[in-house]
Formats: sequence, C-alpha cells, structure tokens
Amino acid sequence: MGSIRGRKILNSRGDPTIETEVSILGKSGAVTGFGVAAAPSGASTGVHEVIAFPKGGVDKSLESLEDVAQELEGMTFEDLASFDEKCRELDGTKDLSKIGGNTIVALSMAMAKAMASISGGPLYKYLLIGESPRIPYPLGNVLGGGEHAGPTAPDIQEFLALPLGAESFHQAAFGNAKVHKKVKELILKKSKTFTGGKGDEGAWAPNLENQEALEIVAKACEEISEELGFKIKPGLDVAASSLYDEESEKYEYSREEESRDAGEQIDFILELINTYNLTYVEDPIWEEDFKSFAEITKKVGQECLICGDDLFVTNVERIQKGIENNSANAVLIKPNQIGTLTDTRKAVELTKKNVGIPVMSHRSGETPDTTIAHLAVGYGCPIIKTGVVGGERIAKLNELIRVEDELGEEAQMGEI
Ligand code: 2PG
Ligand code: MG
Repeated sequence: MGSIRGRKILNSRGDPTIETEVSILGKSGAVTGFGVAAAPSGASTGVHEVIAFPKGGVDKSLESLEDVAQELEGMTFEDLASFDEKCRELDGTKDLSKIGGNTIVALSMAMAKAMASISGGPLYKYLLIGESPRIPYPLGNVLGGGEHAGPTAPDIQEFLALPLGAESFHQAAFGNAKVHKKVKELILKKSKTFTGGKGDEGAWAPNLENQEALEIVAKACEEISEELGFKIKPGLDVAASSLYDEESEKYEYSREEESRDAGEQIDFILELINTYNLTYVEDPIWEEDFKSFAEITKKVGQECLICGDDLFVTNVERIQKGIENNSANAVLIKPNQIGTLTDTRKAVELTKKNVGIPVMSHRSGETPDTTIAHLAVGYGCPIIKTGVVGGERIAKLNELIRVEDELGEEAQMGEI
C-alpha cells in the first residue's frame, strides 16, 4: 500500500476527532486508490464499547498512527478483512485501547473507500452483502433530552420519527423534516418561552416532561402522515443505561422525580408503546439486563422494534447473548463501537440471521463523513438512524438521496 496520514479535525460538538487518509499504490508506483474518513463519537456510550481514544486523546492517537503507517507501508492487502485484521493485531488489545477504536475505524473506513475507488464503483457496491443494494428508511430524532441536551429537557434521550409508509427515501427524509417543523410548532403552543434550542443531534430540546414531549411527537407524526398521505410513526431511544442507578437498582427520572424498578420500567415502556402506538424503542432497559429486555420483546411481538444499542455495542459476542435470551428484535449498528468495518459486517450478518433488523446509526458527535449511508445500503440495513436536520446529519441523508437517484429503477427500499 501507499501512505497513511491522519489529522485532528472538529466534530459537530466542537470536540477534536480524527480523520485519516489512505492511498494505495499500483505496480507502477502511482496512486491507484484513495480514501478519506473521519470517526464520530458518542455522548451516551455503552460501557462495553471499544475505547475511542487512548489516554492522551486524539494527539496520542495521531502518534500511534505514525507507527502504524510505518508498519503498513509496503505491505499489500487482498481485501479489507486482512487490512482490518492487521490493524487489530498492531493494536494488540481487545478493546483497542492502544491505538484507539476511533483511529482504527477511521482507518478501516478510509481503506474501504480506497479499495472501492480502485474498483471504480461506489462504496456501497464494494461493501455489498447479498444480491442487490437496499435503501434504508431514515429514523430521525425530532425532540430530545438526556445526555444530548440540558438538564431541563426530558430524561428520555431521543423522540424519533420513522416514515415506514414512504415509497422512497426522498419522500421519507422530507417527511421527517416536516415532522421536525411541526414539533416546534406544537412545543411553542405548550411552552411559550421555548427559544428554539436544540440538542446535539438537531432535535428540539424543550423544557417539557417526558410524556408531554411524547404526546407532541406522536401528534406531529399523525398530522404529517395525514397531510402527506403515508404513515410516519413515533419511536424512542430511552438510553436507559443513563437513567439507571446501579446502587438503588432503579431508573431515575429526574423530570418527574420518579424512580422505577425493573418491573415498573418494563410496565412503563409497555404502556408508552400501547398508548402512543410506538413502532421503535431503543434501549428501554439498561445495558446489563438481557432478561428484562426479553420480557418487553416477548410482550410486543412483531408490533414494535425493540432495539439494543448499549446492550449489544455492535459486538457479536453480546449479540449472541441477546440471541440466547431473545432479548431484542433489532440491533443498533455503530462501527466505532466495535472498531473495524469487518467486525461491523459480522454484527450485521449475525443480526439478520438470528435477531431481525440491523439499524445503521450515527453518533451524537458527528462530522460530514457519509460512510454510514453507504454501509446501510451495501449491508442491506432496512433502517438508518441519522437525525433530521443539521449539516453533519443531512450529509448522510443527502448522500442517500443521491444513491437512490443514481440507482433509479433499481432502487428498492429495505424490508421490515
Ligand atoms: C445513541 C446515540 C446516537 P451517542 O444513543 O443511539 O443517537 O447517541 O452517540 O451519544 O451514543
Ligand atoms: Mg442509543
């Protein structure tokens, strides 16, 4: 291969992250392939995720990257899997704490792009699983709180819209944008002092209680569904690990000053699903309780997607444990939780075979990098969670509009 370079860039929160460039040289010594990619970062990270950056942060990662670059220079790689394996080997730790999971994921993504550029086709084609690409439905948060917003916002992290009735990605993305606007209108009716503040992912962050917020989002979905003539349904990312207090063994809702034990949390979530006709609930239970997850999944059947994020952290061993317990019927897929695209692909394949729906996802701290848009299409994930508005969010949405446009007649939405 040719050269590897890295640099410290800004993410959407104004924090530093890493961008890497990979070039591949042909036999004549000329550059034949090139790719550049940046790593995202989470605020509500699962404890079982790989370590994003080693002690010393992005600067330390950049130092390690120089050593990695020296090691890899002159080596050739048949495919992305062998490159990813070599990167893991160079780190040498299971949690990638030496080089940093974010550095390795940025390298893996840049290498995939470089290899795709040699093949002459788009990234999703190079990464394709199965016969044909699939366009995902966009799942986007229109209102939010938790770790992504200030202390007076709701405790629940994300109130989401999922336009499952849309016929195309284009229609679906604009549908979500309309719901986002409608939500602001409805918040203003309820909360006269609302300033239009937003959380990390562009969702409105009002001073409202959890159920007031959900009521607004459900109403907005209903009104916009009626206006547009296709179904947009509400969903939630409870991010319950951030609410759970291991000492009291309770979920602490500070907005309503309520504490719920495991049984009460299960009942509360089931009540929300029934009352608001929710189609998607992510992390309703904290990251170590596979059994309570399973109770909810069993009770909702096929009516609602119960998705594990912090529970699974895109890790095949944890997904396997979820399969043994029947914990969920969907898995959130975040490449930087596990470190390489090869590992990400394995998580998607295992999910499709034994769990249900893989949901490709952004992080709350993002850059305009569009890799996950291609991963969703190539890996055939029927849903992508990537926000509704904001430059770093629409970068992915607009890329998917482009892909859908390029595919023309061939464009098929994923199956749910
Ligand atoms: C989540 C994500 C993305 P974070 O919990 O699903 O919305 O948030 O990146 O902060 O983990
Ligand atoms: Mg989540």
